[in-house]
Amino acid sequence: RALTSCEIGVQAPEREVIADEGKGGRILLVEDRPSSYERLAPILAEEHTVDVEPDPAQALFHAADGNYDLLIVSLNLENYDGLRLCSQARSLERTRNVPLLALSNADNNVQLLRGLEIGVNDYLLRPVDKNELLARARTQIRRRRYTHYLRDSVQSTFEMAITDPLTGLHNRRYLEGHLATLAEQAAVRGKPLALMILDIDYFKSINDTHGHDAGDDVLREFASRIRKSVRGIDLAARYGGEEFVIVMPETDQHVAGIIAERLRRAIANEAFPIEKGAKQIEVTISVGLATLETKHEPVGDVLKRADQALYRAKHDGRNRVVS
Ligand code: GH3
Ligand code: MG
Ligand code: MG
Ligand code: MG
Repeated sequence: RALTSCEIGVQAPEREVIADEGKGGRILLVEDRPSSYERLAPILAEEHTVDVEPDPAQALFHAADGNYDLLIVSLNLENYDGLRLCSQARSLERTRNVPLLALSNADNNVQLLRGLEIGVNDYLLRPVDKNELLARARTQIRRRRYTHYLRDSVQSTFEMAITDPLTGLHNRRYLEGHLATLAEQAAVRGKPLALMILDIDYFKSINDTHGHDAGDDVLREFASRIRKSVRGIDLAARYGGEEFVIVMPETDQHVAGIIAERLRRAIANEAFPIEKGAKQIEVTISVGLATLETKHEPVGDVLKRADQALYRAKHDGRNRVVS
């Protein structure tokens, strides 16, 4: 079944994005003929902020650095090949996606076609008409803003979909999506892979005694201690209510056991603040640990063995690591 746009969290664009007129942009005008920029810059300045740069090397430097919404480049610079400048702007990471508007002489079709091939977004023929200049600039700026808006909203929708809102750790969906990949990488590289399930002991009674908000505080604090004790390549996720999973690439049973034990102690030895620090409570965890045994073992089996180990840790009295 296909998900509806509501379910994946894609929303209609904000009103102001649709209504954006494309004014108030930052424009860099690259032109070295005073007669040209002395006329064009004031026109653009009626609606935008404009910088003029006659030196092409400086222009690239500013463009890469300046957060411009639009580059307007003369293809008929006195001292440089404007086409070359456009092509350089297109190949630089920082300027690749900045809209590019070319100014071209009416009699130079070849140059114009080359410009479009290089990736110029639009062009104006000289003598430049005032209203056309403003209209084309606005169109490019509007398009850029809309692209940014889409990029940001896709990004945040994606992040929301893989993040647990309470703790900021990855959620179960992300873990399940990535576990197989991590296991495959381990198998291909011939490296070990360790996985632990961590479960807060008697968490229900923390809720019952101190309230659900205090329970949430404990979960957040626990997540923060987990974050401090894992490496960048480890994957930490909230697996369920008060259950967390840490997947550790390139880590064998022995080392994983040491890490798990250190984490268990970091929980048990330092009380958790609740009620905005007004109170502190003792918290312990139980940990079940397992490692990928053979290249071909399904990663679900590792998860199952870690869960069985966790069950034994609970059964044997809690506040312990079992592998
Ligand atoms: P055990 O030592 O055997 O793990 O006992 P337990 O009480 O920790 O385990 P149990 O599975 O019985 O209870 C887990 C509790 O976690 C029950 C549920 O209400 C609570 N819980 C689940 N999600 C959340 C949450 O997001 N916030 C809070 N405050 N509590 C939650
Ligand atoms: Mg339980
Ligand atoms: Mg528990
Ligand atoms: Mg549990």
